[in-house]
Amino acid sequence: MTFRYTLVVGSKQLSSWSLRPYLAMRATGAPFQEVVIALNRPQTHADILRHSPSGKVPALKIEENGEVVTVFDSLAICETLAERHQEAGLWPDLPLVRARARAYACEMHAGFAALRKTLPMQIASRLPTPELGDEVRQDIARVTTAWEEALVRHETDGGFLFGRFSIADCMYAPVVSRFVTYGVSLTPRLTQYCERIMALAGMQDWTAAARKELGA
Ligand SMILES: N[C@@H](CCC(=O)N[C@@H](CS)C(=O)NCC(=O)O)C(=O)O
Repeated sequence: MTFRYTLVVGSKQLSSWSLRPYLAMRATGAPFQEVVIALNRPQTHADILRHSPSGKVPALKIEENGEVVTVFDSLAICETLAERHQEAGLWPDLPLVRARARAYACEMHAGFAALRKTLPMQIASRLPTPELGDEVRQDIARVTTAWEEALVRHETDGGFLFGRFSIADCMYAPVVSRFVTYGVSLTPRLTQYCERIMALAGMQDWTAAARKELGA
């Protein structure tokens, strides 16, 4: 099969939705080109629309057999990569573990609005913890409880939420980055999980690019 991938992402300092499929893409080992669109500029919307009909990033363009298909939406891209690169094992092998991992990924995709609003991703920055209202505290409590539950069961099989690195980890990686940026205090188990995520080659490369965007 010959194909060409172009992953269209937003500014690396800010674009949490883009980071998720970027990590999944890196985990496949497949070659891909990247287009980075600067967010929060007057021309951002027009720039995105040139690549993504939803007017949002990320988008994955797949060129194959003379056709170009654009997959917009972070989770749809992750799912597509998991299906096309089954050898990468982006979902857990066991059906019931896979079912739970999917629920984790979807819960992140659909929720945690207060956490996302109050602690926006600024991956290359270290900032004071802002005032956390009740809703943000509830989101943090739910995320950390979910991580603890998954890690207690699976951590020894590879160190990630469901053992081997999976799309569930991709979906939560920007939350890890937020906890690090804003100094949210965590249990030792979760601190170690965050360190593992931050140490991934894909996270390191993404963060280095974010630092460059800041001119640091
Ligand atoms: N549900 C979408 C959300 C994508 C999204 O909101 N992306 C933001 C950047 S992280 C965006 O494109 N914003 C448009 C803009 O800033 O003009 C997904 O999962 O991909």
